[in-house]
Amino acid sequence: MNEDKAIDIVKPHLKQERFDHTLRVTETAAELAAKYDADIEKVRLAAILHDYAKYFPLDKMKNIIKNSELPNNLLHFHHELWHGPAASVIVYEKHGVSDTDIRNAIQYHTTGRAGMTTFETILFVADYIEPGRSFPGVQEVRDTAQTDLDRAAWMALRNTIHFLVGKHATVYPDTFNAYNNLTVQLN
Ligand code: DGI
Ligand code: FE
Ligand code: FE
Ligand code: FE
Repeated sequence: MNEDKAIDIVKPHLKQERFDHTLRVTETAAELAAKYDADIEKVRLAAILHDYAKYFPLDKMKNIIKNSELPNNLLHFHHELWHGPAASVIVYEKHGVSDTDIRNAIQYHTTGRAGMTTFETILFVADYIEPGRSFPGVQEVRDTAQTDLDRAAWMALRNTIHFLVGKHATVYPDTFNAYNNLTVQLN
């Protein structure tokens, strides 16, 4: 799989604004990969593919989750959490992307998880800080990502949990586990 092929795969499935987001995530992730010594070409592929399933019909994502090794408890949480895990299966089954770093980074890009690798953390943070994002507190996370990738991920998790709790939404266990794991690690 090369970059042009990955773009050809995802582009027909994305709205223009989502495709533009994807390209910004790719550039942001590449900068982080250079800074934190990850494989830049592999990080760029993971970034291009990360939101591939964003607009899949809910039934299609549900079936992918049911018929794969993905955790079925995803189906008891918000459907916004389904597109990363679904994409991690489809890129493998339909397009032969078997690289574990790429597939895990795609799978966990929304929720995070405890013990994320540097590779996974780069995509998780890049998705949060790309220049098109305007979440409250995002600039602090961008600044922190220049010097401390794990602290930036911790801040993104904290902000997202705060946002979800503030609107009385559920929080997927992996998100809490990622937050708790980094809280202990960083203290
Ligand atoms: O697909 P993107 O819009 O680029 O970003 P994403 O895949 O990180 O989706 C983030 C959205 O998912 C965000 O608006 C919050 C929502 N969400 C719903 N439940 C959870 C959740 N995010 C996390 N991390 N954990 C949840 O339990
Ligand atoms: Fe996403
Ligand atoms: Fe995200
Ligand atoms: Fe995204």
